[in-house]
Amino acid sequence: TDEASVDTFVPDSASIASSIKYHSEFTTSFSPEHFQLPKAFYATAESVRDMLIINWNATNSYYEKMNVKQAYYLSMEYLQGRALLNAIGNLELSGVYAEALKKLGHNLEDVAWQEPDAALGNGGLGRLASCFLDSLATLNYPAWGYGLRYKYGLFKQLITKEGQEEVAENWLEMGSPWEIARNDVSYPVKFYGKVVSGTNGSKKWVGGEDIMAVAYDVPIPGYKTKTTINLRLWSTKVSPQEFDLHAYNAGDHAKAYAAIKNAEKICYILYPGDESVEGKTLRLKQQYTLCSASLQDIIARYERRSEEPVNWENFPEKVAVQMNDTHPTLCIPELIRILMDVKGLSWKEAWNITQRTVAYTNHTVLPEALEKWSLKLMQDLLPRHVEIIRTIDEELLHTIVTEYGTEDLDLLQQKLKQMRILDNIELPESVAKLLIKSEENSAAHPTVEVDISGEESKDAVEEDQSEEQEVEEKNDVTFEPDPIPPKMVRMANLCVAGGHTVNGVAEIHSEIVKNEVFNDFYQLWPQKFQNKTNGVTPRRWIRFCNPDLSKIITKWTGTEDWIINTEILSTLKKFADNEDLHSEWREAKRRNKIKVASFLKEKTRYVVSPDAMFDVQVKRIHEYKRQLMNIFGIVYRYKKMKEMSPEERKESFVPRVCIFGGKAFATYVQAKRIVKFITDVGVTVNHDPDIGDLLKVVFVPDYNVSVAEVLIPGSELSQHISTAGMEASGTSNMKFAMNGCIVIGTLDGANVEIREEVGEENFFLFGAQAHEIAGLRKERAEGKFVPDPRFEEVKEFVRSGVFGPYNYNELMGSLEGNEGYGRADYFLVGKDFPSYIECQEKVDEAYRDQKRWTKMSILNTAGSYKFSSDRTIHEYARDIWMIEPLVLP
Ligand code: DL6
Repeated sequence: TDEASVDTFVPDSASIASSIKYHSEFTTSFSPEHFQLPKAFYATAESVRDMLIINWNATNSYYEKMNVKQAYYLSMEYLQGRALLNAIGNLELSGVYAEALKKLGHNLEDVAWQEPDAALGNGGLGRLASCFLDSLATLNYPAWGYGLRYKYGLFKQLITKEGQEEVAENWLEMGSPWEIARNDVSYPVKFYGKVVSGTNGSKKWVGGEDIMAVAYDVPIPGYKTKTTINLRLWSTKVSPQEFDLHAYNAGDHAKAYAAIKNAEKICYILYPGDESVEGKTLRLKQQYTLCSASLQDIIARYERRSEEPVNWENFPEKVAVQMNDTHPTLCIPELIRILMDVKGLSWKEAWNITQRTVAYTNHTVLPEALEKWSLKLMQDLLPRHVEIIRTIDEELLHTIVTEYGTEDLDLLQQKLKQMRILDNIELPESVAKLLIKSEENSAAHPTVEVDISGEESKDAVEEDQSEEQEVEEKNDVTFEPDPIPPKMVRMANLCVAGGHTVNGVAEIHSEIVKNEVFNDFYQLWPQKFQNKTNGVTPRRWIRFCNPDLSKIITKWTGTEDWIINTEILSTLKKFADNEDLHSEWREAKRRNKIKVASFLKEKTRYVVSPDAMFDVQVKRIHEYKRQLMNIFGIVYRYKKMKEMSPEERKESFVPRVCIFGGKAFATYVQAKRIVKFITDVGVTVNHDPDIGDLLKVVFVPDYNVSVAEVLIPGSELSQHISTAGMEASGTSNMKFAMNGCIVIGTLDGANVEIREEVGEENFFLFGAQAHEIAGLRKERAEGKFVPDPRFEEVKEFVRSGVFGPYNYNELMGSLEGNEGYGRADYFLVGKDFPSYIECQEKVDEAYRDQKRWTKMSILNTAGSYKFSSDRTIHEYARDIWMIEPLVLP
């Protein structure tokens, strides 16, 4: 494994076959008799892993030697999917691996399909993190990812008569061949306890409960480079001193075992239910474990690479920490805590270093998704961090007072309330006094309400009951006092205050971040705000998932370099009318559609015709993504078909296979109703002899990265139809466009930029725009909105029971805002429905002209070059992290 041998080692199929055989005998945990597919997969993956380890070691020792600045991406989610084909593709060994396996009696693709998806994420945010790792490695940026090693992936989705059912996804059942356990890399993580003060004003967090976080490393190979970066995932285990040996020996095994479970359960699943206090506590423990273990690790590395005495001031010159949404916000107080309490720095030094190190990406504008934690819960679990957060909050308040002055006290009060990190908590004494003083000085504002009950900061919280208790107490009295607003910590505000940069993930989203979500902060610190439009890796999302299309691109662009320089894709524009390219393009699409058809048959037993248009909507099931509008459009189409003669029907409609996929969060009842409705429509339509191949509706169960890799290359139309202003970016829209699929969508998220790049004539646009939404909602709520008769017709049709006996009242009710169903069509399905179905008619018309459609398809691929995650990563590196590529010698 010395440098020279790394340089010259190019394995051939014989040496690979012997390595696979070796691992099948000595590494895999399978019995020796057979060499069947599952075992072949593990042995193959282990032989690949050997190569990755060599490159991993070379990369990390070079980083150690060069001591360059490194970026660290902290994310609660990674959606890695399968790794085998990606790894051998990046190592340029696909051919020799296929040959080696053939010698051993197997086919590479069958072997690769044995791999369980690593689904340590929920949706776009997690997949983005995984695309970023691929780009970081490919572009030779010194960077690592940090996350949690969940024992179970996001649930496995079963589709039954009842709709979606969730079962645990035991992705580690047979072990993961990719991970390398680093039992020597572990850190203590503390919860609860109390803070004690030292004589010199120092603070120490003592007592409580300690667990250990242990590192598992997953090598991430770059494409055509030796650089292999690291995804370090933390697993939790009991700290040796927490295991109660006495209890165990005294026969109280349950008590002794409790500590083990208590530690291990932190890494059982992603997003455990958080309705209960226990659930909330577990989630906060997960977030803190990620932050604490990662920062201890980063700091240890910094110290190891530093000369004595360690120059902490220089820390941000070597370390950039990116918080992927607010889940890793605790990085901010944790870095301050370590720098102050462990390394002995002053508040001022620690706060300054932290602000120069940490940056924040916002991924959502949904108010319910902007995290807030109960102060009481956080105070109990992380008392020292709450002290630190209070200080940050107080500094922020002073900054706001300085900025706005005390002239206009109403404005000042409003800013203080909106921008504070701590919500519903009295002002700290230092700020309250300032306000009282200016009130006294100002006759114009005689009634400023400031509570300076002074000692509130500590005592009130200690006396404070949990929100649940407050509600119970209120119920004991006979009159109804105003509800006491819960004291909360606003994580996003903490991120904005503590980070040097805040970025949105598409142009329109970054504007909303600046002008709406964080407008107060934008006015205060405009220089902090940036846009970084998302991207996806062209390796996984074109080259490896769509080999047929890749060959065509390489042939017509004359080079394979588009795989790392997607700008070359735009060369295709000049061949957009070339008939030879058209026929190759169509043939490739058809082969991919045949693969999709056989996949659908295997997973759902529905048989679909590859001659129909494949129309796909795959993403998390959420009301704002409006799967309901898609299925309503299908119901409308079906109803119209039923009203026609067979001849008229054939004449009027392009045959379509409408494919849905996506998981509804387990506790999101309305989303689960949508899944049930789609599958019910499918049952009726797909068995209707009048309809035949003219319309099929298929819900693909258990949508994940691997399913996307099959569906996307075989799709022709893809739906990105969120209520404008609500989808931060979307990333599957980029993958579809790259694969020559045409988007039907609203002006939302990255759709806006995709449309600009591919040309408006190659994008099907409909619906209200973001700036109109608030007005439309108001109109809707005031009952001024006159529903389109076609929308009413669809609802009536559904209610008539065509789609089975299930009662869809709640689903329909959400569109009408009937009593008990909450906000009246908040997502404006009814409002956009007419323009949606009219746009769908234009889609049919375009599809009938296959020449026109193929040209649109080519221009989508050609125009998608901007959406490579390589471009995004270059921008993060240049504008936020200030890191440079480091190519291994
Ligand atoms: O930035 C990645 C991805 C975006 O493409 C999606 O538009 C956005 O919904 C998603 N955000 C999240 C955060 N939580 N919520 N909701 O997953 O991020």
